[in-house]
Amino acid sequence: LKIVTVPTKPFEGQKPGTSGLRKTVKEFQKPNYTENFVHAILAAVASVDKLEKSVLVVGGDGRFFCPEAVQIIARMSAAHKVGKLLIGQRGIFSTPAVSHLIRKNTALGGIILTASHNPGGPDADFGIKYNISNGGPAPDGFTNKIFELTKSITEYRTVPNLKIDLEKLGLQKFVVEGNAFEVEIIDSVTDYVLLMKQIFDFDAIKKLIAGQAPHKKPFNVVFDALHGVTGPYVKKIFCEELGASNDSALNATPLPDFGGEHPDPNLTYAHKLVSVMKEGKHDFGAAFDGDGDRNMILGKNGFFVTPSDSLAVIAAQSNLIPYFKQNGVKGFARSMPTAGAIDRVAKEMGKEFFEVPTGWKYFGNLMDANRLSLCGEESFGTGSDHIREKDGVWTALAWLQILAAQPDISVEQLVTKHWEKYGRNFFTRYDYENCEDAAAKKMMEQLTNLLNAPDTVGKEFLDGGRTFKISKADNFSYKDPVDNSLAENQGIRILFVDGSRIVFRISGTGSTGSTIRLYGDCYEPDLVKQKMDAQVILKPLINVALQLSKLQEFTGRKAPTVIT
Ligand code: VG1
Ligand code: CO
Repeated sequence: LKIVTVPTKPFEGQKPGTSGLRKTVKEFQKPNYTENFVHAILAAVASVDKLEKSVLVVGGDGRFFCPEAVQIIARMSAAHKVGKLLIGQRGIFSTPAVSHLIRKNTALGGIILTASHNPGGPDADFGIKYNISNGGPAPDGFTNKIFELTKSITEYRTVPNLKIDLEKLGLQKFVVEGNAFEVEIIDSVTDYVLLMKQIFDFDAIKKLIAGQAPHKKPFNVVFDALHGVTGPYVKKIFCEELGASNDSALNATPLPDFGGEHPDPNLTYAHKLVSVMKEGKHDFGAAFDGDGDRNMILGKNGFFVTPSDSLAVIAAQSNLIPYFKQNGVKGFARSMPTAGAIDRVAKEMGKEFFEVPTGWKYFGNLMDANRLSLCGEESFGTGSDHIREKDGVWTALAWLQILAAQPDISVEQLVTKHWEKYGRNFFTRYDYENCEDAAAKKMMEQLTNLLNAPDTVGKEFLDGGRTFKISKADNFSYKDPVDNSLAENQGIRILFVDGSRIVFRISGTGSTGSTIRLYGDCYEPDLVKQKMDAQVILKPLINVALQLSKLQEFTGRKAPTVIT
């Protein structure tokens, strides 16, 4: 097979965001668009590592355009003299599975094809992301390098006649201008299942589900894969291995367009699971996103566990999980906008704690330095140092393991007991999706001016009979304690004297327009108030946020598109 050099021109805007490059499928289908970006990835890798004869892992969430992208990556990897690609059958791997396979095979890195929770299909979104040898998303320094290369590209190399069979498991060998190039197609779930069996005590979870001693009755579980990549993982792990009935796996067939829906596990987009849970027949429900790194946990009658609470509960009960029992628990961490429930657990357990910017890439260094074991984000992401991505199925297993150790306890009881001990951190996020770029920019500029104004601290706002006095206002920046790299402008924070907080950020995962995220949280030690609805408790705080940001004036939006 022959290598061919193809002349090309740069495309604007190939800047990786919070989690890789995300654009519409139409954009990726433009001649050379995908090739340019893949070339930039490979060239960036080659500038810091030896790409020749290396091993890379490739797979995606099965969305529309995945198979085409896998073929492009294979042809270009061959042209860059990569030694071997490990590819999921049909090009399918969950994001956590890729992270694991990179680590297990000491691969140089991996290329993940996903736009995560964004809709899929010919008129929706696609995405490409590079993960480094620790299994985690490439850090900012590396993605900036990729972006720089996309701006100056003049040509790329490919092997146009190379075609791989994505169906057939096993090794496929090619010779490219005298060099060996191998592709191994592997089963998408096998290795991941083995890993989960090492981390958790499957027998104990099996007994919980079946209602065997020490449990008195069966514990009914239900999982919604939202037609994303986790379907086969859910069927294998929860149904086959753990004995859940086959009808407990909902939407478990991956579809290239996710059935036309948003594969995002929250109360809005996973509303079908919410209704199933509200029927009261199930004790536990979980939903996962398109690429399998996010999760939503629900208890009987649809009791909603916020991601911030989920993280804190798992942390507080981490001694019930065999993996943590064996390895010990180092530190805990959360992303900045995530509510501070975990902070209180870290303090009580005497563990190191970190607050990092939004995006999983900021946790990797801390884990590699053995300072972080468990972390999460408010955006329905939880995970541990078993891999370097957040992990949806792992989180559901962690919950079941904790429940299995305490006979006859419900999800709701577990969470309310946690609040009784630590207090409750109420949290909400308002998303204003696809706003005009200029309007969002102006609003953020106005907020930045507010940060710099001398009279901001001390200013008082009144709403719902409550007074909110600003105690601090800044734009979050983070210095990585391991490599001292600096991430600036990571979100505008306004803190109030009573401990409540609002945060404004522009999303880095959208494909069109600007999505404004407004986060609000407050702390409640009072047992009676803890039982109240988060939206009711946080309404005055959100009103203050709208007042001081002038969000409605700038964007013309009267209401958010999604509330979580
Ligand atoms: C969002 C979330 C962030 C998450 C990221 C990737 O980013 O807020 O917490 O890490 O998505 O998740 P942003 O920039 O849009 O706020 V996933 O499941 O897309 O890999
Ligand atoms: Co995801």
